Amino acid sequence: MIIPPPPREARGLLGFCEQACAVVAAAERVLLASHVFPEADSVGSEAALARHLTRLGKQVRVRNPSPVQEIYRFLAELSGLPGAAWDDGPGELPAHDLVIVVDVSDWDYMGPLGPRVRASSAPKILFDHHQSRAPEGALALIDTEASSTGEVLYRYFLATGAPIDPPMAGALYASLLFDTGSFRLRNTRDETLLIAAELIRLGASHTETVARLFENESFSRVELLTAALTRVVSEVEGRLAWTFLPGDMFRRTGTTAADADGVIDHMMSIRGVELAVLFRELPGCGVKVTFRSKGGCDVGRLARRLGGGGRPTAAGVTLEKPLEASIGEVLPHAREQARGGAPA
Ligand SMILES: [Mn+2]
Repeated sequence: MIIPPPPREARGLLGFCEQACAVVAAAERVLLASHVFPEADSVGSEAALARHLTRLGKQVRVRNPSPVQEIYRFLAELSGLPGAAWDDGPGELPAHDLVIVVDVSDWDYMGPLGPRVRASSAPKILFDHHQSRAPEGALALIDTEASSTGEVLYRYFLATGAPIDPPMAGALYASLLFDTGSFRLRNTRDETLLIAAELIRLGASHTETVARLFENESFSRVELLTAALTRVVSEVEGRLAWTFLPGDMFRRTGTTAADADGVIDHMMSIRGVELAVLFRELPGCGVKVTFRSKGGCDVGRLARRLGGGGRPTAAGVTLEKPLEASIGEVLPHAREQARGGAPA
């Protein structure tokens, strides 16, 4: 079974593929990068791309602004790259003649790595599904209707005739499964499920991916989750739920901000909640604010108003302010959105 790329974007897709293939063909050393706190979509996309590029004879390196968490390391392994090729951190970029950035369409979402990527004279390619403007000078394939960057990449591989082997299928499947919240979120479309089915046919294991991503919590992550959930505040007649995690909570439980990724899903699981907000105090670099909506409120717009970005149902911003000041700045906007997002 072959799923053709959808006609609504076929022309844009084919034009992009033609240009991207030419740029890739001309490069020898390819650098892959993504956003701060890379998760299953970004690491899965990097792994699938790394495998694809290695097969094309390229030398591939991966550099994310922050390390790949333990729970996503199985995805990095699917890339087939030696561990040394994944040298995360904000430092100097390794030598390269092409940069491919995934799950990011604004250099600002790459933290301290952003200015280095921006300053690189090498050609740049972006694959993404977030709503924002592609930076000048980059060749971009951005489909805001796609569930995940993994889905965008699947279409790219299909359109360019690149074979998808079982590890690539596994990595892309993890991208889809994670970014759709196990096919629960509203970005789950008919095409998402068709592509997921095709990835299983190509060798992805649903059972194994679920076990790795969702049945693999450490005790300290559960402690962190408990701390976050005991603080949940319900406002606007239950339509808004928010909570926060101060920096010392991460120190006490031996976790990092990224370990709190699941907290927002629990707030969204509360009946009547339309909008959820999670504040995470980062060590020495402000507060990461994450927004989620069930569709009634546009949190992408909310995040952009605060200087961040994202999709209507999932968005975020990092504020260079203390925790209390960040909460004070964001909550009035969130309340307003939660009120406006009330069903008629
Ligand atoms: Mn994503």
